Amino acid sequence: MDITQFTKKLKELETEGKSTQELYNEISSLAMSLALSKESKPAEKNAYYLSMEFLIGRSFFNNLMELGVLDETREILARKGIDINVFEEIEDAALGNGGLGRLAACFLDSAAGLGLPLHGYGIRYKYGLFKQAIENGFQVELPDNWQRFGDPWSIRKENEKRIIKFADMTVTAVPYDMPVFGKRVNVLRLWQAEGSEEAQRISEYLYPADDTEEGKLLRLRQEYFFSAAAVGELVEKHVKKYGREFEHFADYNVIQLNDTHPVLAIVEFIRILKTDYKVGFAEALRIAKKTFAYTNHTVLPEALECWNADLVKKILPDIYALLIKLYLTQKDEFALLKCSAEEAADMAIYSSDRFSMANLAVFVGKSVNGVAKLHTEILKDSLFRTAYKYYPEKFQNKTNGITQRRWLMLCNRELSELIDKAIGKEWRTDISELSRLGGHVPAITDEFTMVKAAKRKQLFEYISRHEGIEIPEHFIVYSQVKRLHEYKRQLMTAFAILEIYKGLKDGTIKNFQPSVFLFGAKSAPSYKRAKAIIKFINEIAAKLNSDEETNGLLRVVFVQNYNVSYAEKIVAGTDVSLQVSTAGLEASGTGNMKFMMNGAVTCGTMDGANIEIVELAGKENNYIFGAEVDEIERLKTEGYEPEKLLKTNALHNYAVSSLIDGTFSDDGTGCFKELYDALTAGASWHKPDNYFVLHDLQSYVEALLKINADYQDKKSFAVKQLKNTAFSAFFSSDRTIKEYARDIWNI
Ligand code: 26V
Repeated sequence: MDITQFTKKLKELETEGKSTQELYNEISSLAMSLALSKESKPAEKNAYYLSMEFLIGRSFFNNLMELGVLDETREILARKGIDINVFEEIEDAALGNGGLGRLAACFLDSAAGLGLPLHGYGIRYKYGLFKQAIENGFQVELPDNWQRFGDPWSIRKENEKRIIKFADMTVTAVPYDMPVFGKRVNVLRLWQAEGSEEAQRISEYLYPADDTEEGKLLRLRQEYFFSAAAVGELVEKHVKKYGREFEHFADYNVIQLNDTHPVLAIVEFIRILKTDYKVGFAEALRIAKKTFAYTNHTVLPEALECWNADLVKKILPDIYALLIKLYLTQKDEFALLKCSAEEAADMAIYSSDRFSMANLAVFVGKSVNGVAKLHTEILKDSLFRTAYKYYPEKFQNKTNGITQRRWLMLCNRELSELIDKAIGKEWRTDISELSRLGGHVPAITDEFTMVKAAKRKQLFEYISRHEGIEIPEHFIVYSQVKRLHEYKRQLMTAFAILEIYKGLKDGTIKNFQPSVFLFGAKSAPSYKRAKAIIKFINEIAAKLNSDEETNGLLRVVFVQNYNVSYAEKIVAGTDVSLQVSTAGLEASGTGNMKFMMNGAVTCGTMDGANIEIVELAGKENNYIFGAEVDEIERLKTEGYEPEKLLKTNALHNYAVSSLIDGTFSDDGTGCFKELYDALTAGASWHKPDNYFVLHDLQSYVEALLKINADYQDKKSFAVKQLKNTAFSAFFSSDRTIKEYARDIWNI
């Protein structure tokens, strides 16, 4: 099928009396036929992205755009009296938790767009990340049955299924292929677990935790399940094409491990070569060392996976035996390298009856990369310090990126058209062209202001529909949207808002431009403190929004069920992007890049990719505050007493005490008191105020007020915003993917 035939069929499509869902499935299937006629021929060398998560979001609009038929479809449907936006009813495929999963989706988009052969391997979860409702201020989790709308973008490949064996059960892995469109058509292959009821459970749920330890056994099964299916298939394909000759395996295949989750793929690869093809262990390891590459996405110790050795032994005895063998091999190598006992222990795959997936990935991986400059430096200086000493050549940085197709062209048509008008359309296919916008900044600022106002208005309408909350058009939008985690410090924003509120009430803050603070965040269901923060923010919102004295100036909205589709509205309509993690803890952040590209200034700490954002767009066009990594380190060693700050700073005391003085109610759960204690006295293994909220609070409030004051000069503020768009080309995932392709994959 070609585009002419597609439009012909679409024009002929009977729409009368059909539901949105039926139309969605029919139009999507038409588009699929168009796409499949463009299928690319297989490349010599392919790269494979193994990831537990692919947070693709809604496929409909994006795929039609990539196929070049979005505008035409919009028009044809309009003539039939159908507004294409009705398909916004179709929910996202949320097969990921947050940044790590969304990055995987952006990477696939960019690779296809650039014509590079990168394919994804993951799990086809029956239920994606839970849907969030807010009831009485608390998060409530509901199952996300995304397949109930149909799944027209996947093709089940019945005859390519594989058998995956655990000691106690056998599971069938059935692949579902989602084509990824661009200059080439690549494939995202998601495995579904079938067989006994227990077997099916393996692909039932996406893990909603990105930090806690629970459901270990099921998680281990999930990781082995999809890793084994992927490498099993790759080895088999290789043998079919080239015979049992593995010397050149790495010339045709490279496997990128997205964090530690798929790291067992390394062991499974060695197992298959050894058992099925009688390759010696040393030889199999040598080939693995040329094939696998590892990306680290977090330095939080609680998220670095370690598997209990007994658990592995019980369900995967062959893998267990190989892990021990790898550990012994590692010991020999360390002896040759003359590592001290301490150094060897630091890099060991096995210790205290646990296997460290990160150490395994670093030992075998041909490359190890962080996801922003600062993060990679931290990997080299701290987390993998010893490995960096002995294997410096493995380490490199790959600063994250986002696809401008979804995060600018699709979500902000108005701004994209303004850019077209100023510099022509080349930037749409070659993002580096975007920097030419810099030369047009003062000239098109008024038009930019109009675009921003239009996007803000659309956002407010969307919020009104989804949350039933009205926000006046002239309000400045400050947004903090991301997973809820203590290190991301949504709590610090909550305190800052309370301090501003107090200042407005008692008249110490004057000439304040009306502002709304938007939050969007899901908390892991088991993460009590994060859930308490959601409740606290909602309590603040209820109080402030109903205070007649101040609600003309300050409002707070916590949107429900923040997801990719919501993000598309929020990034386009926001003025100020809040990126306020404790320095050293946010590996990169990618939301920060989406906001930047859509012309928001960043109010943030020197953390993750924020550093590169201000390096490129200028410190003067953004608002940086708070302790930097060195200072946080100093505070940790020299001691930090948050309680002193509470005693000496009346405003801080006001904000923090509101947790326990009856200003807000936690409905008798005690969760606010627990938050208070964590800040002032410490809790579990944490010191008081483990994330330095109180330390950075004052400079945060000052930054927020400075932004507000600067906004008085609307024109110069808009110039700052637009400069952020103009210098955002570097944060395109096209750039990131080109770097992976050149430096790691060699494709
Ligand atoms: C860990 C675990 C542990 C077991 C339960 C399930 C689960 C799920 C995810 C994770 C790892 C989370 C790491 C992560 O998402 N890192 C984020 O990666 C983004 C893309 O590189 C980056 O922008 C964010 O800064 C980083 O937090």
